[in-house]
Amino acid sequence: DIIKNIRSDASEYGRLMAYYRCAIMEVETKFNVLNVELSRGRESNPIETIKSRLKSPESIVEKLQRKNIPMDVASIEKNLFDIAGVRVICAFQEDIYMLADSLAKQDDVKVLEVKDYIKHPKDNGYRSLHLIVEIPIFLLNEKRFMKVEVQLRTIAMDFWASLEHKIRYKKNLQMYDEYSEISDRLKQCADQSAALDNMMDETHKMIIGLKKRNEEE
Ligand code: 0O2
Repeated sequence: DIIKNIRSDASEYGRLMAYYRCAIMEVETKFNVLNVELSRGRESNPIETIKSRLKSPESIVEKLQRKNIPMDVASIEKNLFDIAGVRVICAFQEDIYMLADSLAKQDDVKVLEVKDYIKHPKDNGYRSLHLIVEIPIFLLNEKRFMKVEVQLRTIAMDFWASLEHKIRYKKNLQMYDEYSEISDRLKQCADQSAALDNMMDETHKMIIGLKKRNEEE
């Protein structure tokens, strides 16, 4: 039934996905522009990399089922806000908040939701700043507002999340005796990555302080 519904809606589905691709390009451009602007006067760029993805049809179907949402294209657009995902990997934690603030201030960007898993990490140790934003895309004869999920992370947060995603996320491990040891180990890795981020931030601040002192002397 699911496949039948989506198939009968195939051209609508394809069109919606094309719009989300355009929205991803818009948001990526916004971050690339901010990266150029914020790099002036610094030795390094605040953004290390940007990784974007369109949610796969399998993942969309899984989420619709899990959340009891009807399987049609209109419901996908109305209820799922992470079809378009832009992940911004930053050098330092303070860059994350600076970039998020700059994006939020742009007058064509509407921030619909903020989840700060850095100030409030998930129980398993997951850290990242998530924003759901709505931005306009300009088509031939219309302007369309599209939602994009932006995830901002440091390299250390991305290292942990990428490996955890590979080895555990969404796998049903609860049934095994080793589950609690695996969770503890991953949580310890998350704590160590948070400690690394804090030490790097402090060291960065020390170096900036030294540079300032040098300029004043
Ligand atoms: P993928 O494969 O990255 O696309 P829900 O999506 O219903 O679970 P919600 O409220 O929409 O929940 O999402 P939330 O909490 O803002 O986070 C969703 C996304 O954040 C996930 O997308 C992951 O990318 C990332 N994420 C959240 N928690 C974890 C975690 O514990 N470990 C890792 N590695 N990533 C996490 P998807 O669509 O689930 O996955």
